[in-house]
Amino acid sequence: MNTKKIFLTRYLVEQQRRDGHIPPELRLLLEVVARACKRISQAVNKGSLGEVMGSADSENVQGEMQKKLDIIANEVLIEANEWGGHLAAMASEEMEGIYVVPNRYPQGEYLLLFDPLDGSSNIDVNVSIGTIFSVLLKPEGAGVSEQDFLQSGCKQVAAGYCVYGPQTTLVLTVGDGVAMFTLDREQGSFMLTEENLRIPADTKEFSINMSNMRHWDEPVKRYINECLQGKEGPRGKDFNMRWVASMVADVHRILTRGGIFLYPWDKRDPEKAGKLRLMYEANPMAWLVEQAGGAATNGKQRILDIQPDKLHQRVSVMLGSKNEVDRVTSYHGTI
Ligand code: P6P
Repeated sequence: MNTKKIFLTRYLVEQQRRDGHIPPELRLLLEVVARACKRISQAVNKGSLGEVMGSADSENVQGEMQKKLDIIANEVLIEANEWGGHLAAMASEEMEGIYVVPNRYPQGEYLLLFDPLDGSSNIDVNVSIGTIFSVLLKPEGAGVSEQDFLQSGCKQVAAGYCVYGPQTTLVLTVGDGVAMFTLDREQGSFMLTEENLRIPADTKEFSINMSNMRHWDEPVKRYINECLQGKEGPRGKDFNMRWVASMVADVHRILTRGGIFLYPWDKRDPEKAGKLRLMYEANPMAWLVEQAGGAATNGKQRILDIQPDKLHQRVSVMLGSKNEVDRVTSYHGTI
């Protein structure tokens, strides 16, 4: 397929026509989310010129200081998606409870979850950030509740992210491989630039916040120490390290050239399973990585098999090149 001339709508229509992977309502949902990401990209690109930088002087449900752009991105996604009739409700990192589509609009069969602006600590220093989203089907039955969202990641019907970096790039899956679209600002369209992304099973690049090393569990310390020993060590090869501190940017690099990303549980706050959130960060990224031939576990089990019991629950994350994820998972005594 000559990917240069295919824009998002045509891609989705052809997918829908080809194998019914994308029912019309889901296609509409994905197009609306993509349009919202375009608007977020415009706000992000304004930077200091747009009065959107800095803190909003408020905290989110995670107890983290919100940036103005966190709130703007959240509002853009809510406003873009609430009227279309494809959604029953939404859930966001920036909102404690679910957002039920108001009665003045028709309710649909999908649930949309998102981290509206992941990596916001990077906003003020002009480093790539992004929006992560996950789509579930609302269980049968009248009404919608938070319980309806508590489905394991293998129940997702669509997942993706938009990274606001040197390019604005949308990456998504509906369970038939991973496609990448780059925003053509002149046309205002996301153009298909890569189809069927594949992650190499092996890598020489790991991604972890090394400053937390003393807090990690032993299996993660062992895995990283072996990488650090390079050619002379048990791995017999030298490794490189990258850490952007925006999950979207780190995962995008892994989808583009391979690697392993780890944000493991650590003993700073033993009660917390990890830093990253299961429902709208780990699950969508885990599905994308698996659809590209990679693997994603929490050190003990496949992330997509985890049965959530809280909307904002956190999880330990190891994802990327399959042979590396399998190795570090095996060090935890399970595979
Ligand atoms: P640290 C961003 O705040 C985020 O949730 C992820 O995008 C990123 O991978 C991680 O936290 C960075 O955490 O502790 O290195 O700042």
